[in-house]
Amino acid sequence: MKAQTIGLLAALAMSTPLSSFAHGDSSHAAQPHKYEASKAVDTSFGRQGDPKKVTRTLTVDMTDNMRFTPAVLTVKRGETVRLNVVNKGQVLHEFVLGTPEDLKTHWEAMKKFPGMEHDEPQMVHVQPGKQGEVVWQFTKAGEFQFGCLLPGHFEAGMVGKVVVQ
Ligand SMILES: [Cu+2]
Repeated sequence: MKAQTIGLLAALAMSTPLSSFAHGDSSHAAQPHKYEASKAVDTSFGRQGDPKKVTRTLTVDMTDNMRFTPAVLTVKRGETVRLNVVNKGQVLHEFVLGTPEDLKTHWEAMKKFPGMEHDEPQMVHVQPGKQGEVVWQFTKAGEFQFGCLLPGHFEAGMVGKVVVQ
């Protein structure tokens, strides 16, 4: 196992209470992540956004043909957006934001540990017919991704792109 993966799992284990099972817990899943300025950590693709500073809401649909619509989002550097994620399918989907490397590492970890618990500000699990949200400030220019890392979904092409200008 790569050091990177171990680091990810350790971070996930520390940040997630053992009693919550993110993939199976529908009451917990669609709640917006609480924002606390002191806990918003800078990442290579931005940071958790302050809901009060949202300037735009972008809606992304998820479907059982393993696609996000739209599959490409364009934002300005520094902008705080609300990503409103709607599950139009019949099965659970998730929306995970990150660099392509982050998503691949996370996907590999989920393949090894299918029941893995995880819930972070850059992701949301959405039950069929429901919606969830991620509030994110894109502080870095570049191209990032969002994906559904559930088994079979990412492989089938359930991935999209965020272009930060
Ligand atoms: Cu999915």
